[in-house]
Amino acid sequence: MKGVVRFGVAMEGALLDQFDRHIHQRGYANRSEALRDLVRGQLAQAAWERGDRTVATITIVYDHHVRELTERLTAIQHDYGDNVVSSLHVHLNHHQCLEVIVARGQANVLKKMADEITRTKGVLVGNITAAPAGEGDE
Ligand code: NI
Repeated sequence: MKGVVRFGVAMEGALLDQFDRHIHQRGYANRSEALRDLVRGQLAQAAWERGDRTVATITIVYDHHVRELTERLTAIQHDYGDNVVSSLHVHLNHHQCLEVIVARGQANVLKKMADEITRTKGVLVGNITAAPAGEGDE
């Protein structure tokens, strides 16, 4: 790997044992790979908390029989038209729809949109997940 820097890490033996068991269960080939993912995850989480520009998915399940719900959800997504990249709709069963919305922009704006969508009457489940798309990632 290009530009890789090696460094030593001191850790209690018991903690390292736990870490090794954990990364073995997760299927990591080695500690370095696991540590890199942990660091990326932490940096992405910190960027998300600072409100940096990011990419996120908003996943909702809703009852499409609730009056005007589909129109309301569409109107919110149009309000955030600059942020919404794409959305995927799945007809789960006779009543329920699943929708995944991919959005990019300032984290606080994406959170606000997710809140508006999730609190809409008829939306049964809603969550937002930040994608670890930090700058400088290959
Ligand atoms: Ni549907």
